[in-house]
Amino acid sequence: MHDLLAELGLKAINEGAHDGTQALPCDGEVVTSFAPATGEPIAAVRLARAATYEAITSAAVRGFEHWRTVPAPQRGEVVRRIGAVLRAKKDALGRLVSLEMGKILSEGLGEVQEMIDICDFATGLSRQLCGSTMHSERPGHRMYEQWHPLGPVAVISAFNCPVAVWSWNSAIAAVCGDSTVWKPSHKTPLTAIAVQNLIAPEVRAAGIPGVFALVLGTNQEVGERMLADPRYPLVSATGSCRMGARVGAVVSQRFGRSLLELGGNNAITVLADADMSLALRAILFGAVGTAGQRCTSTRRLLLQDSIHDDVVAKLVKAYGSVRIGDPLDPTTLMGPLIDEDAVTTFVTAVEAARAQGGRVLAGGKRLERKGFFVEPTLIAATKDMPICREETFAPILYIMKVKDLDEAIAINNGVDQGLSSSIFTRDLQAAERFLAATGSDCGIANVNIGTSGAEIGGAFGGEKHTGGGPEAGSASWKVNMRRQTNTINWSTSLPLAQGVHFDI
Ligand code: UN1
Repeated sequence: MHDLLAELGLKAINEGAHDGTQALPCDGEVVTSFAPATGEPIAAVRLARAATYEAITSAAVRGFEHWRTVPAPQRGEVVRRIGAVLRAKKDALGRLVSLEMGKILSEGLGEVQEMIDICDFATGLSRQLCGSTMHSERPGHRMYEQWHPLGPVAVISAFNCPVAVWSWNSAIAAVCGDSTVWKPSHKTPLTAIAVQNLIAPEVRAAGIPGVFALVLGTNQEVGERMLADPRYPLVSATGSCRMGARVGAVVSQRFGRSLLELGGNNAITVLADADMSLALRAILFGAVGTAGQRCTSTRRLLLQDSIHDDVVAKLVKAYGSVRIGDPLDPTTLMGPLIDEDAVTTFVTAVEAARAQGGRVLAGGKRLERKGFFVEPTLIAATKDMPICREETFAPILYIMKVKDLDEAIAINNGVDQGLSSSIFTRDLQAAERFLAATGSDCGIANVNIGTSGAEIGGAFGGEKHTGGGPEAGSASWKVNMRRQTNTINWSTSLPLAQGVHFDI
């Protein structure tokens, strides 16, 4: 473990603020990061207080003022170099993600791969920040729109994707000409500091302090200040719906923009004609992968009557053979939950499901061993059980019987959250019906793949209480820029739009 920490520039106690080129001294409390697989400490972080927050924010403002003048393709070159560093250090950073967050090594490495992918995407994007040209209704006029850098962006990320979500935001923001100040989860501070340490030589070489900054502090000293701070025209926040409601309210009060990536309650629908072996593998990955701690994790399974008993029997068998244990052991399929609170939430949800008439078909208990392990859990549920409408960040899958696609779509859409959804079928009409405007109401709707594990090339985010997003690929970059519509009159007269006359 010490070699790993040393390779990533981590010490026993690390400063919780970084301007991208160097750590800044902090004077707040020291918090320890624990490995969820053992409950043992890894290293500690000294939190920033208001004065350090101020220093970081000022650095981000100064960084932005310079960075926005650098041509976008040159900004892309810096992001390309950051991607190269991540490529070189993928193994070490992926291991630290597994150690500190508890996801299995393959997923820890996958998360760093997602960072590399978004750096590649952003590098290409740096030459494609295109605006449209419109035909003016007035003679001798030209009209177009252009996209300008927006300003420093506050990036608040959650423990479950401790590094990838930063990269979705920061790589895109950087090519757009924005600086970012990252406030990672207190549950996974070391992976964040490791990222800063890794990219620091490139940020120093580019001479851009403040463009990739980090600050870790309490809500009172840092979080709330950040939300209310008009120097951040955009706050991008990943977390619970409750947290997002607070972010949205505070940021909108000051007419800021918020990009929210909040809770999901994602369902897989399996119709009778589906390829069952595909469906079973996707269900397992979606519900058990990351110990159910992705916002895209599969939480509800909607099975058509005639295949219900068969799929349930196969799932119960598969759940019994999931290898649970050390996330760094390559044979492990499911690691621990993040902490003791998460275990309590799991236990409480299982109790609630039982009390509401649910039947536990597999799992349901905490594992008696050190660390925060629980059993992957299958619960036979009815669609009116209130617990099925909640997002519990744990490997609990509620199974419901449906008679047809219409009923499945109604249940799929019958929750507050609207992140991800998928259907397994070989019937083209059913698949298209699921994807149609009257089908799934989620931001992500898939056919014959599961709800989790999206690629970075598509926009990522969900509707309703999930907050809208969008992050990552497609046209998400537009959130990070300000649009300007320009009309240029190259004629010698001054015609008014809509045919209005206003002559003396
Ligand atoms: C999250 O859990 O916050 O689609 C994001 C996925 C990952 C991202 C998850 N690429 O499952």
